[in-house]
Amino acid sequence: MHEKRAMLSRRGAVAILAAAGVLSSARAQEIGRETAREKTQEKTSALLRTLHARAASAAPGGRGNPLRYEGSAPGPVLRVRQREELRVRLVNELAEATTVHWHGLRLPNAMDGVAHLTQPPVEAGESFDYRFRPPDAGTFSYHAHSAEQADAGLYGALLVEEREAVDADRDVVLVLGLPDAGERSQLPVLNGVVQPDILVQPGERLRLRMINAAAARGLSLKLEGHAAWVMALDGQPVEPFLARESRVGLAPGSRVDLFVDATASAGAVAPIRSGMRDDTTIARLVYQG
Ligand SMILES: [Cu+2]
Repeated sequence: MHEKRAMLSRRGAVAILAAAGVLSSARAQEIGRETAREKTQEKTSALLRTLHARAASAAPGGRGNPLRYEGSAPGPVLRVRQREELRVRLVNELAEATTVHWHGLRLPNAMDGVAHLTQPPVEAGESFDYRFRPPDAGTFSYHAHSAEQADAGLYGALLVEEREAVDADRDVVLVLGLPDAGERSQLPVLNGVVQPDILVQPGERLRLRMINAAAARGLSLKLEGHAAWVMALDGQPVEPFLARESRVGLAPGSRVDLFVDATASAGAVAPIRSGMRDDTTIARLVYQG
């Protein structure tokens, strides 16, 4: 709405200036062409994201998640500013129906992605456009509204950026998913990887956005050697508080945002542990420099 109104008023202004002889008609035409170009760009802008839901091509060895958005599990990180419109075209290239559910967001019911309830299922070969303006900033996720499809790889992070900058140098997104059934390891999969390394620079402040995208698996973890300041829970800002012993629990579907100051020095490695005795390393902070 806003863009359209700005566009119309600009065109109106150009016409008025041209009529008043302030702008040569050639210049007015040129601006008209620019405006038309902006309009096409607007239609194909980065804000219109496409999510192709596909089965993974039968990879040698059959590893990895069987279903993917845009060829990866998790799918691409979607970002939108608070109250700006998110536009996503789901293209269903699966052999079965699917829908996208936007987890934890306030949105119009018709966009909620629940097949047979808020929309007809998006059948194989069909597509559907989701568009809405998230009223709240924070860390959210999206996933197929079928636990089987979501756990098979149709999930990803959705970040709604605050309108005022947050006091962190960098976002690090960690999305927990389920290991592929064929995978021997039962370690949690973070960003599609078992035991990923998170590269950090000494002195920087991270905003660690942790998302549990697994439909039925909880995770508790402990960040070794670093203070973990909880600054948002499930997409809602909180008055920052220090997590005791830097332990954080993530129920299925939940999100925790942490401020983590990289206080160790170059070359340091800090494990993120899980398990009953903190005996399993699920990821590591690896210092650069
Ligand atoms: Cu959900």
